[in-house]
Amino acid sequence: MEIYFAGSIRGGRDDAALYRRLIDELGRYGTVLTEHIADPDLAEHDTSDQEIYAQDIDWLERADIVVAEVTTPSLGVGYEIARAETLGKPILCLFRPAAGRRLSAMVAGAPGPAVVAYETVEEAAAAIGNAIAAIDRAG
Ligand code: 6IA
Repeated sequence: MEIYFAGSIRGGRDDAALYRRLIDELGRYGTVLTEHIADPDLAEHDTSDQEIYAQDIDWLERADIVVAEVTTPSLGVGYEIARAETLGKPILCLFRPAAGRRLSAMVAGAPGPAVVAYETVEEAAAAIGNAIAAIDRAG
């Protein structure tokens, strides 16, 4: 299974350590195409925005499931969710209400993504397991 994990980069890196834990969890089920999302040293480098976009769209098209941590608002993550929805991909959005934010209505109200509220990594892991089991059943 190929898994596309989406998390905020330029939207803010407050949750980068959490992304690491979620990516590790996802790694139990297959290949995470977007491992770098958790890189604490992710710095601006030579890759152009056009190259980043092209690579990410390619990965999105390949992915069997898109898992997005949506607590830190990110234009890029929102864009990826919308694109994944158009592609008909299964989408799991993980959101932490305890962080004091409200999820955008354009994600919360969209028909494609399953939005799961969670507090602990264990709860997120259970939601991931359920989403992947649903794909296995459908497949
Ligand atoms: O708007 P944001 O930057 O928060 O968007 C984050 C989302 O867009 C992530 O889920 C990524 O899949 C994608 N994305 C944004 N920037 C990059 C990137 N930059 N590399 C790969 N995917 C990205 C490379 C590092 C950069 C800081 C030079």
